[in-house]
Amino acid sequence: MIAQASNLVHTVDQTFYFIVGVSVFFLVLITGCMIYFVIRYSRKRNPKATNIHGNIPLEITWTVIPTILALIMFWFGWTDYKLESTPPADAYNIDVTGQMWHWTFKYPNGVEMDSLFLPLDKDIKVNIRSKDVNHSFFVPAFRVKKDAIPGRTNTAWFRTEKEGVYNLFCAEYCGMKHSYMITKVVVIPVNDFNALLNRKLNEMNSAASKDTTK
Ligand SMILES: [Cu+2]
Repeated sequence: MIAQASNLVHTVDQTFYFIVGVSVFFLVLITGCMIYFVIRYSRKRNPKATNIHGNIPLEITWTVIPTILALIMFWFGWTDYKLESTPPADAYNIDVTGQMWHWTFKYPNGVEMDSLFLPLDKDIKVNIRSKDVNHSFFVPAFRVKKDAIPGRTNTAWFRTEKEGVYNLFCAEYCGMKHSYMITKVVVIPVNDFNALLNRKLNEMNSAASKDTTK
């Protein structure tokens, strides 16, 4: 079972299991019918074939039911899409940059890190860019996946709901060391998160002042 760590988990999983459920049901039904007919109407049991010219009620049934099922799938997909593509106005912004072969996460105070640290119970909006080729920002535990395309900014958002360490992958083959683009998402309480950002900011500033005194 994949970790469930964001507000998107429920709707995405619901859509996924509905589609898988419908698919498995029809796989079993159709395969079962096929096997039954092959045996029941084999030449041995049914030496003289019948020519059937159609059956209106049956045809209506097998058109209407799949249409309704497909529309339900569309509805699930559409509501998920709407939720995922409308980040709350006050979401916390992080700039995500993919490049061969690592990720960089830049925070509003200017700090950059190569793991994605996040505050717990916050709406997070990621602005995803690429410096070179196509990459894809993928965090299974959040049910978030969005391509990083050179020359444009793609956004995604989610609410962190569970403390923990999760995998972050590049999900778009981007060259030899594509698999090296695995890194960690670390969700920590807000206080710890703020302390971490301040510490990183101080480190960055002291490194910069050392540079200028040289
Ligand atoms: Cu990549």
